[in-house]
Amino acid sequence: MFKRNLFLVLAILTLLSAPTLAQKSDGTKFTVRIENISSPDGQTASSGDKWPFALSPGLWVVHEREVRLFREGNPAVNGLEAQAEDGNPGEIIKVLEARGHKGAHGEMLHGVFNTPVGASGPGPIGPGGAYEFTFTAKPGMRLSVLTMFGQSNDWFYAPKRQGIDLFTNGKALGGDITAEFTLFDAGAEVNEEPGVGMNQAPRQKGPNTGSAENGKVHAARDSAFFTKTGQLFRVTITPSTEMASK
Ligand SMILES: [Ca+2]
Ligand SMILES: [Ca+2]
Repeated sequence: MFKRNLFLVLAILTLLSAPTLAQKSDGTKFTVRIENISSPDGQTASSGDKWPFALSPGLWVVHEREVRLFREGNPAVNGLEAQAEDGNPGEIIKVLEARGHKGAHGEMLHGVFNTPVGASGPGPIGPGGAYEFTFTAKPGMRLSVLTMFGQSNDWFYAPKRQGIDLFTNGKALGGDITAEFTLFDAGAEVNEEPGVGMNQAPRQKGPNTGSAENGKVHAARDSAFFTKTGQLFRVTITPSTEMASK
């Protein structure tokens, strides 16, 4: 049911290609895997009903300077609302493309992940599902990622706003980076109970449906899910042992 009803949202995404700017050839190639490791039995609502934890399509950015996808204490801007409420990364991508991939913001690469590994088209990842993406980066660059907590009103996961350092003393980052991710509330839509709210992506009539919150981006510390990230999904990063060709 979750998958079927998310069709409305995903109809938008099917119109998007996965825009990845041409990447520089020097640097280290990284593969990132986001895997939904939540229970296939689902999460339990207050009614006792079960619902699957899912992550939405999202985006990644590799950058030298801060890209300001969001800032705690400030309202959601520059497309964050569409990502956080409807799992649609397209609006943020438009903003990033307008900035260009080299300039005042430093060097920047970005892309969308919207097709689960093994799937033929865009969709969320439920229990057992995964997204993967690759990029080539050089020392000094950092990784930012956004993905929506699928059955919420406006919750998203992201690392701290400065991004994740991809190199330490020139050594490429590798391993489990799940702990870098925090659950945020975009402050854009009033929260309902996760998994059952009528204004959440699987059940709402269309994108951008729900009561406006007029709030600020903040860590979702009041959610029972805030401390459960490591039980719900795992993010790993693997640097290629071979240097990309010059
Ligand atoms: Ca909210
Ligand atoms: Ca909504």
